Amino acid sequence: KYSVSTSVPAHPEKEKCETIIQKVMSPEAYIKHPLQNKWALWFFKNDKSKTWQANLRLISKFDTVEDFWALYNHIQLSSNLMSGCDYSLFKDGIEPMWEDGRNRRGGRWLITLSKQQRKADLDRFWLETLLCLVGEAFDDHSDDVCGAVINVRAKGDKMAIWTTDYENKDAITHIGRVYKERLGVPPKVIIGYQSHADTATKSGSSTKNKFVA
Ligand code: MGP
Repeated sequence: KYSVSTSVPAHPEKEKCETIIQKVMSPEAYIKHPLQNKWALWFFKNDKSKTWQANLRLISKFDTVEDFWALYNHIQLSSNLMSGCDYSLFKDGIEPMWEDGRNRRGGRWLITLSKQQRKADLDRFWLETLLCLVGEAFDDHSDDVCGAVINVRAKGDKMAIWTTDYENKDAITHIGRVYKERLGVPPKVIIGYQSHADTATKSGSSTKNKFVA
């Protein structure tokens, strides 16, 4: 005859075990940190045998802090890309082109970099730009943001934040002020905002500024 004991003797470290179980089972342990928006990262590679739009490719989408970093850590730094390449990070549903309905009446805050700045500033400026976007850094005016683009170019790299309406003066001036501050651009350096309509139809090498910061 066997007797079955129904009371399990207390594990000497029962309380410690319970605390650990509670921690690993709590939502904080397994739920990723959601972002306000879902974002899509695009890549452009200059192949002159194709149209501009055909050279644009979606890399992937994310909507959590963890997935943002996983993607960022997986891809090449901008400074390692070949000249002629772009990255674009746009809100899900907005294509990174002038033609999209959310960009058609929009424009961009443009940061032009000198050749020397590729080594010193390019990668950290772009990361800061990405963090401004995913972190919704522009307060009440973050809704006006469509995305951001980095152009790696032999003649000098560029990056920009695109907004949805070049007539939204309050949003544009606020975004420009915050962006310049976040990048640590010195006050004496002036950055310009240009409409895509002007950029797309420009004849010379420069587009007129609608706003400056
Ligand atoms: P670019 O890649 O923005 O700048 O535009 P880049 O290479 O420095 O050239 P620059 O003209 O500013 O000195 C290069 C070209 O790509 C444009 O002249 C367009 O022909 C094309 N292009 C760029 N964008 C952003 C668009 C777009 O949104 N839509 C279309 N259809 N073509 C575009």
